[in-house]
Amino acid sequence: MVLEKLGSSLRDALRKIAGASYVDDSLIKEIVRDIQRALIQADVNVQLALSVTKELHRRALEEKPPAGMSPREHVVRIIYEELVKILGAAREVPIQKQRILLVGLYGQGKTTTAGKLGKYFQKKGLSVGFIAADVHRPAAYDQLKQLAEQINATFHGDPKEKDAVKIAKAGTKALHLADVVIVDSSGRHALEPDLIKEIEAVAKAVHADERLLVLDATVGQQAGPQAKAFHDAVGITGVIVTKLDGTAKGGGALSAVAEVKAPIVFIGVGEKVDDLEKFEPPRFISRLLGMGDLETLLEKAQEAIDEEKAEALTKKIMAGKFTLHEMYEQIEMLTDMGPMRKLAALIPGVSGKMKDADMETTQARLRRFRIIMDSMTDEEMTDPKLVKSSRVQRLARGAGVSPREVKELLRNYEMSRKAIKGFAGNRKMRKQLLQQLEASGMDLSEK
Ligand SMILES: Nc1nc2c(ncn2[C@@H]2O[C@H](COP(=O)(O)OP(=O)(O)OP(=O)(O)O)[C@@H](O)[C@H]2O)c(=O)[nH]1
Ligand SMILES: [Mg+2]
Repeated sequence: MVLEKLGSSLRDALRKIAGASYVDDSLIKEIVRDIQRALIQADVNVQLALSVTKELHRRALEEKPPAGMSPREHVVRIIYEELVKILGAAREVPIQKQRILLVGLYGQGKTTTAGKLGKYFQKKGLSVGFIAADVHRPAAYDQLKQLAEQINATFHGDPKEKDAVKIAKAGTKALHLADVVIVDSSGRHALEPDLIKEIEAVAKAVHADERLLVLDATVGQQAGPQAKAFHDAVGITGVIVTKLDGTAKGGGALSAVAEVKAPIVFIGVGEKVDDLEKFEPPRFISRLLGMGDLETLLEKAQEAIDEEKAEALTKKIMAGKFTLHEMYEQIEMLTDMGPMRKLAALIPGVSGKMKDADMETTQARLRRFRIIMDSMTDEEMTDPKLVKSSRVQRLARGAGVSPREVKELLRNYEMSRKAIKGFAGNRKMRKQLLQQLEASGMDLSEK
């Protein structure tokens, strides 16, 4: 699976956020530490891991969640954004006439990727030609020639020629009719100065528009220095990470990308010519974090909390306790929506099936009620009868509403209280209501 290990460690860290009842300093510290460890274990360069997590920590502490976003969602969002930043802005290799040079160390997947790229451009309606400029490995010529035949592309090579530059020059002439010319180059065991010189000369000879670094996902900590050496030589325009279908950790690739500031443009996910995917950073990180799962997870956690609150509140109300405190809680749930439409039946004037437009008016009214109650003292909330005319004036001023609205709130409360008292006192009605609520999925059994 793609970066399986890194993904699962990151998901574990995020799960902690989803499971926490609130986001505080110590939770953020813990999450930041977890993510740091996950990145380093995945072979992301230590320096890079540290700087990313430092920024993450700073933002999580300093930035306020935007309206409508909970602190939890906000932190998850920041983690996501910082990880996307490592990968840099998305870049697409244009679909046009061009020359592409593939570079990279031995066995990283250059030749295979040449075939895949050829197929990719053919599918976009462009003709493709290959140049076999790997003069060091005897089998390289045959390997590329076979790929060219497999996808019906033109091909230039000369197994007897030992000068890569000569082949490259001859190739560009021979393949001048091809829209996209893809040049395969030699790999080596390590970064030797003569390989670097050769690659520089080949890049110049073919005037390569794209110089793509092919990087095996298993490379690890060596990826950064490797990428840098190639970048200094030819100026890397993009990175292709191969073998992401395997068990590779892949973090090295992230470090390489950060090192050369060239984005990943494709990923290889298998040995066949069709196993190439265009790389999209947000999608990649989302997949890594299991963002789809994560959103559901966050939603579920919230729903569970809402359900619990609703059940506790309903029990209290059924036991006959109904002050403005309870009404406030009720309204809070209703205005937060979620699964709490069920409780609407308990508030006169909100009951029954409502159209969305009505719901909105009601929501606005309930929000005003909430603001009024926010201006009340604890005493007034517990014993609303205390709120007489002079207090009505004070509350209206404090909440920025008219006295009429304060009175409306009190009237509503009184109606609710009477209705609830009726339920609670009338065993038959009470039983009916309980059955109704239970049928709607609420667990009201005493624990
Ligand atoms: N599973 C998997 N295997 C791949 C992928 N890309 C390449 N390979 C395999 O990796 C091996 C090396 O691939 P090559 O394309 O020959 O690598 P190279 O960089 O051209 O190697 P040299 O020319 O020897 O430097 C081959 O067995 C490929 O089938 C990939 O995305 N997934
Ligand atoms: Mg090769």
